[in-house]
Amino acid sequence: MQSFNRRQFLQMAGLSSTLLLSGCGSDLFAGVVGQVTEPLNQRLDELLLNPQKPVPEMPISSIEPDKLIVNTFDFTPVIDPKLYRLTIDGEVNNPMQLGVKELYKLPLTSVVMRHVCVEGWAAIVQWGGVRLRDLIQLAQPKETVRYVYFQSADGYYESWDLRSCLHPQTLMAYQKNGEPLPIENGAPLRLAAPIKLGYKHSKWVTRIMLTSNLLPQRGYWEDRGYEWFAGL
Ligand SMILES: Nc1nc2c(c(=O)[nH]1)N[C@H]1C(S)=C(S)[C@@H](COP(=O)(O)O)O[C@H]1N2
Ligand SMILES: [Mo]
Repeated sequence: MQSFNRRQFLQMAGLSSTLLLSGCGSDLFAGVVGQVTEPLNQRLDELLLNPQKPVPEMPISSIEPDKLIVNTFDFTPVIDPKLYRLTIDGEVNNPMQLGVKELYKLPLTSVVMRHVCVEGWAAIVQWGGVRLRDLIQLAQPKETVRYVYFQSADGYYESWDLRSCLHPQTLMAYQKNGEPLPIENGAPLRLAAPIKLGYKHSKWVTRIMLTSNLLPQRGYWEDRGYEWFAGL
């Protein structure tokens, strides 16, 4: 019987030994590989009980207030915060409508993260708001839920995998760099997460719908050819 050394074995398996030896030690590499290989239908209760590892945070001194470019495909909707309601519905036991006062009462989380737009710019921003996982838990999702849809007041729409929504740093933000969120950046409420490209971060979110299946309309830019998962 032929025997192989480690390098030959890895070559047969189609893997490069340098990749394994140099890459596997780093958390960053593990995070990226985890994102692309993990099944999207991981069980809801498992995801709720075992939150994903947070992405390393950047110091507050690294924020770049002038670098965040307003990027809106059409128009900036005018929303009266007193009349605003966020609807959370779909396959949930406890559908809800929340006003800004109720949202502000939920635990506030701030995360300094890099916003990356596929159009070729990036900016380090501190977003503050409610963890999306807290909102999803309040709505009591059914075991069938695998995807989450976001509707926006300007007609923008997005869909995300449940796992990314339950990430501990995925926020429904109402603050930018420690100040109330400006209207052009999505007030009263926008998505922000260090694990997805900028076009996944819906601004002016009015409805969060939990479902078991992806709809044919997957996202404003996705339906025009952009990649759906859009992980960072
Ligand atoms: N509702 C809505 N959300 C949106 C967009 C949009 O046009 N409408 N543009 C997306 C894109 S491409 C990017 S890069 C970010 C930009 O966020 P900002 O305008 O706060 O910088 O918002 C995303 N969310
Ligand atoms: Mo973007």
